[in-house]
Amino acid sequence: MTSQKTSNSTHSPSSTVHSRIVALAGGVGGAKLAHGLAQILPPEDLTVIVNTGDDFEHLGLNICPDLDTVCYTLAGLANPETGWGRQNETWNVIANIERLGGVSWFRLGDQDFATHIERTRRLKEGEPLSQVTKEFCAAWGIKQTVLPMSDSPVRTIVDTDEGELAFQEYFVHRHCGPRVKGFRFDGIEGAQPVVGAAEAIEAADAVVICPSNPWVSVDPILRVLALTPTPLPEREGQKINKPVVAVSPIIGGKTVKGPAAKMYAELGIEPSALAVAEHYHDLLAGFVLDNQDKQLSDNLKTGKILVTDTLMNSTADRARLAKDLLQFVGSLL
Ligand code: FO1
Repeated sequence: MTSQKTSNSTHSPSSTVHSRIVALAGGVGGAKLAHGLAQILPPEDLTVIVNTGDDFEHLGLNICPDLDTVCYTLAGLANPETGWGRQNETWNVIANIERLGGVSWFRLGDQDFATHIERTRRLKEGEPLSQVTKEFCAAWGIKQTVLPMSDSPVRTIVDTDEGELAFQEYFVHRHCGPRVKGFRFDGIEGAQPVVGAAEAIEAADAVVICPSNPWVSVDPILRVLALTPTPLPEREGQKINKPVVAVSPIIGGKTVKGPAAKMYAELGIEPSALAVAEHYHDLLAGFVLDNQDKQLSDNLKTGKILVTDTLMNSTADRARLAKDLLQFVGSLL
């Protein structure tokens, strides 16, 4: 019998609020909440705008990890253990690449290779990434709208005590070992928001910042969409006149998955849900933190607070958090 944590917000099915949501998502954590929202909302009421800063060219292929993690998760195709890549995967191609002396530290499965090979072919033929994503979603039976944040390439570079590293080099090859000193996003200045992003945000009742890494998964999206708390000098900030709600990816000072807490510590910031709320500054109308961090809610200056169980260990957990979140969003409208 698994111990069911009860969220402290009571809701009955009748009180579930259906709003039109734009979710900003990065890797695994973002994909899980997007999947939760997809279980609650009609498909036409959910648009997911995904970080592409983790993308890179590898083995001659264009790899888009966060887009693939969101799509595989929404399609029910994702590897449940890792959160990324495909379920029931085989590894024959990468094993034979390794045997030939090729590069194999980035684990690409046989089914996953098809995505990268076909995406690379289409991009080479000039098809925009958003169009490739749209057609892949149709092929995978995904009815929600999934958009890369931009059709122009943006590459997250991690500045470390060993110099600058491309994101996947830092995250996968170096296992997030080097000490982080800062980040930059190559290409961000010239990157236009993907077509449809502004309209989706305009049509939405609220924008949800998923529990993704604020530094390397969410910031690139906020920068490209010019949703930053203080509009960027180089681009008139998008006047966002609807609630933005963020879900903390840090619970009890730790990240569920990934290096966000380590990054905070190395940047000299105490890793906590508080730090995440301050990271998003005055952009937020609401903030969602876990029951474990209830005591932090008094120090939070961001708008309204929802304290609930934010751990998503199962598909049902994802739907439960999404339901709590939608009810919370409803209270902000
Ligand atoms: N993450 C790893 O830690 N190790 C891997 O070998 C790895 C391979 C991989 C292949 C395809 C893909 O879409 C994602 C993959 N990831 C891997 C995750 C990837 O590094 C993402 O950037 C993270 O999920 C962070 O967003």
